[in-house]
Amino acid sequence: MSTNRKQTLGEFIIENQKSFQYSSGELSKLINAIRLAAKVVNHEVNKAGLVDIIGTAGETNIQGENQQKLDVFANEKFIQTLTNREIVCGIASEEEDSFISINSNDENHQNKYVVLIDPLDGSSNIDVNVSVGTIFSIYRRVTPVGTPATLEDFLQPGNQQVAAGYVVYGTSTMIVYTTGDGVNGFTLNPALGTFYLSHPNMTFPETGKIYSVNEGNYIHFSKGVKDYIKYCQMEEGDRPYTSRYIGSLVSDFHRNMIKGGIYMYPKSSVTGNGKLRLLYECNPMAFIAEQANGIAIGGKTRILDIQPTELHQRVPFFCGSRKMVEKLQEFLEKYH
Ligand code: AHM
Ligand code: MG
Repeated sequence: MSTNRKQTLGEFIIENQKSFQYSSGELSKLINAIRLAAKVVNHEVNKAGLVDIIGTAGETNIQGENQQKLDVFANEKFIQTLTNREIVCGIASEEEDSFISINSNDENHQNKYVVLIDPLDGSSNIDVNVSVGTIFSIYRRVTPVGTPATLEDFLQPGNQQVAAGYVVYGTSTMIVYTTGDGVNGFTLNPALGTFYLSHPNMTFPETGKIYSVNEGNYIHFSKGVKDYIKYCQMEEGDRPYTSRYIGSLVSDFHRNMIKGGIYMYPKSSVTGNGKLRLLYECNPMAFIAEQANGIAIGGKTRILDIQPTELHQRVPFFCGSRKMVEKLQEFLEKYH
């Protein structure tokens, strides 16, 4: 037998279960459920290019099946998988106006975790065959087990997360996640339907040469952000940096974590607090970033220290290689 056989995600979950401080197997089951739903969504995402052949949303395809929009499909799959396995007491999703309480009338249910999810992030990229992702965030509930989950269970600051991760449906499909003990990435072998540990202990390089921002919004940014962008473009030292913006947070983040870079979705005079949602976009990515030696801020504050007030709250988001985010911070502080 080959000695360099890669560990599978299933094996990794079991092996690391013991080192998790609240080890009861529940979190492992939860991550397993996400792995399963990710495979199903991956299968569907890969067929997206066939939509013209087999029918579009609202139509019936040649097998007589109803076609669904992929973001709706992904939302249903994740919710179904987590609900059927009875492993969480509540789910909040970008696709749902309010949170879902599970088993709320059964006082015997002992589920301790809530999940917040963006089932298909970057969904405007689906039609053009560009990478999209799923983002998830997991907390222990703060209200007593056996009672219905409440909004309080979801409105916890990101520093209380017990696990967070993303799936990137790219040239290959990967799950990247943390339980607070570093970040590991697993690549799907589509022939076998198995995720293998391909990127152990992922970390952001200290610095990098990539900045990622929607520069179409430039004139609406604050002076600090504008000046930082100019700084990135200036010919000096290791600059100019390269601009790379996919428009899928997961993919932009993933590339920057591997190559070194900074991602920015600032507030602007048009979008107010930016576009990204604190609870199921910024917090999980910030947890991963910090676990990978990076930084994530919402301006002056650390993303993970923001006390949420609403389920779908938006915040400005700056995240990436330590030295790059620190430099940006200098610019932001100059004008406040
Ligand atoms: P979505 O959840 O509706 O897909 O929006 C989030 C996405 C991020 O993945 C991406 O970074 C950002 O929106 C792009 O926004 P914009 O087109 O304004 O640059
Ligand atoms: Mg999103």
